[in-house]
Amino acid sequence: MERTLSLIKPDGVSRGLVGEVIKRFEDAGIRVAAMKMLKMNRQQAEGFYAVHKDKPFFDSLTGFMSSGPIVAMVLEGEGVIEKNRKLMGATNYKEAEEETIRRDFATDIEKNIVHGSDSPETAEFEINYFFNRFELVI
Ligand code: IDP
Ligand code: MG
Repeated sequence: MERTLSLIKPDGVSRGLVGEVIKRFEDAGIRVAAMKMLKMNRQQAEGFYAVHKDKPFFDSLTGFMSSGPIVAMVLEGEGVIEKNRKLMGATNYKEAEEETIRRDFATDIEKNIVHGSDSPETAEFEINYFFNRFELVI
């Protein structure tokens, strides 16, 4: 069964959208296989977003992602990587389709409520970044 990493970013947690986001996953038939709330420090956020280290928004993004608690989840289901990306909507909420999480709640290209892995390779790296094998409910 395919797995992906979902994060509810600091803006989603502080705005009280944790339940709303999880409901959308559950309504779509996606299973939450593991979940925790945590706060990353700057270095941890930089490691998570290392692929973006040369982007102009890297400093701002890693500052934002380490600014408050996040909720990390492993989602499981058939085609869940793509399914989750569809539920999230485009990176820029202004370009996101209607009824997506980002279209409905994001306020900014950076503060866009959720993160989701974009391929099987990134899903594996990102799941292992937050969860060990004992934390994954089988
Ligand atoms: P994704 O989250 O849809 O996969 P990425 O391109 O991987 O988008 O970018 C990671 C995160 O970096 C985005 O979710 C957003 O928070 C932030 N970001 C992306 N592009 C920009 C930008 O042009 N300005 C500011 N922040 C950005
Ligand atoms: Mg990405």
